[in-house]
Amino acid sequence: MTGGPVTPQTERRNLIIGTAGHIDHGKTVLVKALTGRDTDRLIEEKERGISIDLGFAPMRLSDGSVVGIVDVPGHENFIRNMMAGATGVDLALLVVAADDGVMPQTREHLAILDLLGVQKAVVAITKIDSVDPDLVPLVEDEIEDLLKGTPLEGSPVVPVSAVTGEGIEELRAVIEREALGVRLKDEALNVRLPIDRVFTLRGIGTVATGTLWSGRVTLGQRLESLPRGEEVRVRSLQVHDTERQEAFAGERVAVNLAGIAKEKILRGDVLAEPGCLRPAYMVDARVRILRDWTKPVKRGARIRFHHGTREVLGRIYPLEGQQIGPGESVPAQIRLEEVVVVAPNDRFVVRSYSPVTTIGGGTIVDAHPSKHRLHDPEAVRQFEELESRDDLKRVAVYLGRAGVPVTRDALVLESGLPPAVVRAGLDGLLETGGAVTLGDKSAHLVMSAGHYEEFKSMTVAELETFHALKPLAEGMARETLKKKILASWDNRSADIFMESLDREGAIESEGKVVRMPGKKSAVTSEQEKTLDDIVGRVAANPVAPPTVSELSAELGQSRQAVAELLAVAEKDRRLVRVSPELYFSPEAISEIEARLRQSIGPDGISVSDFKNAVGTSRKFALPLLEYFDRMRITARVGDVRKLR
Ligand SMILES: Nc1nc2c(ncn2[C@@H]2O[C@H](COP(=O)(O)OP(=O)(O)OP(=O)(O)O)[C@@H](O)[C@H]2O)c(=O)[nH]1
Ligand SMILES: [Mg+2]
Repeated sequence: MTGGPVTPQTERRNLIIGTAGHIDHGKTVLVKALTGRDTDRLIEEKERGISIDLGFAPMRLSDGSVVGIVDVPGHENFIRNMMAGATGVDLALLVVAADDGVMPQTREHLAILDLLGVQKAVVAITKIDSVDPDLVPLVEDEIEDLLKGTPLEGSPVVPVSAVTGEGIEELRAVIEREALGVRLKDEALNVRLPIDRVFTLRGIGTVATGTLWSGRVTLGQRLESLPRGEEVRVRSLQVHDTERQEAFAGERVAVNLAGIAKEKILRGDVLAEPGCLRPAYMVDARVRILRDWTKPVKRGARIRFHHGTREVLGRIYPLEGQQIGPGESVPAQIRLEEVVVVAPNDRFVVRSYSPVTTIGGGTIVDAHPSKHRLHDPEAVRQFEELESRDDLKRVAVYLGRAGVPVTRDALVLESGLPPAVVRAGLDGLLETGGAVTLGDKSAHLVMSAGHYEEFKSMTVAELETFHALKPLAEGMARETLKKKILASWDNRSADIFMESLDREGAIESEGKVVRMPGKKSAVTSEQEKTLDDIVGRVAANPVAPPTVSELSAELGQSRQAVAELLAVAEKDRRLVRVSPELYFSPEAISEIEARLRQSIGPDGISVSDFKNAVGTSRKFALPLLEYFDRMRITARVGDVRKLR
């Protein structure tokens, strides 16, 4: 396929067949009969005559396509290995030995396949050469009972013997037929490759293998090794020992990785498309406890959480209630002792801590929840929205949780949802008014409409308060407003938000200030009259004008109102502010300055001489001199002022 055109997914059937069944029932021998490959590679496996770890073999179908078979161990001690193999299985090959019938791990493997969501199976009754033919229908009945009520009810059953070869060709045909009905993994989604094996090859380096859950892996591609987050590059790529340029969802993939040492990547890790997933210590999930588990699972029970090829210890906390009974399926939070890399809709299996038994499993609903207390109605509400599988509702939850403007990329990472789902959900929300775009499209910032309106009304309220307190001010400093209302926002988002409000006419921006629209010149004609009055009173007593308090008393207006008007007069250069309490007319200031210059000698001038020269009192002389100091006309030297 190197260099050639890529076959469309509709014409390719990339799928994984996984064996399942009790120890010694003939799984490995059957895989060899179907593929010619002995998957028991380990010396210990040979010596003990049992499978310990996963085995892999390609099976060629009659149309020339190749599917991957994962052979799992049946021994109860190796269930965790079995699960690492079962995680990507599309079609189960359930093996039951004719001479032994349904046994404990037949049931446990079946339960695990069910919990992992495997929808199709073919059952092989093996070793028929070793029993009386009359016995086979009895085993068939037993299997029928076993599958009753499960999604695998009615699966085809084929009696075979790997010794005589009887039934093998029929089994192959049935597998091919069933393979056509398998719902294939999606190669349009982001890359997820849970690692089930890592080894080094001399001269080649680190090789990791796994079943590609979703997406396409291409030569040279950069991937993220999670949970540690190292960036790696695909240096070479193989599917069933054949070099490839590209591998597809549903294929068994071996990648030679540049940029990472063997010790830094282990079974349980995930190779993922960068920026799509981040590890979590907590997940919310719908948890189902198996019907035949004997006792309720108590709130806080310690469990083993199996997801992908990873096993992590943790505890289960139902969102409501003190326990989960057998057969129940409830919303729960799972708090883990190590991180996992999960996404919504992923399946997982739960085993009891001790003794180790499969007790249930479930589906991830929220890959990044916060810690919930018991009976938290908001947690339950969000759980329901996220479980609805409605893209709009799901994205709305994460948008609402963010509270501040976010990018689409951030939403992908926060939710763990595929980028395409986030895009669809967000577009829907933007269309129906549940979300707003901030700034122009290039800013890539979105926000829930609810939060936008909330922050908008807070901003408007703040500005209105400001105008009420300072009716004649030009507006509020933008930075002050941002600090007050948008304290938790990053600066860029805050600026873009202010621009948005300006653009929609909710506020008005000018230079460094913002104000309510139309609040620019807020002096009423009434105030204008008072202003003239004030200016007149100040001018009438050029060297001893009334103070702010005196003006307030004389005019019967609040100090605040008078101060506001004085600020306007100062801005319009109708008055000069000498101190917070004193304003002079510009003409008076020029006159006083002229007298100062006339009276000042080479040794400077004292406060008392200045007072006499101007013809005022000390109450005015001191602030005036300080004003001239500030204006850099005079400088204070000891007890006197000198010209600068
Ligand atoms: N007579 C007979 N023996 C078989 C047949 N298939 C397997 N066996 C024997 O059963 C034993 C177990 O076979 P395996 O294929 O290793 O069993 P398994 O299910 O892979 O076992 P684990 O991987 O350890 O769970 C071996 O000794 C096989 O030779 C068969 O069709 N007929
Ligand atoms: Mg085996």
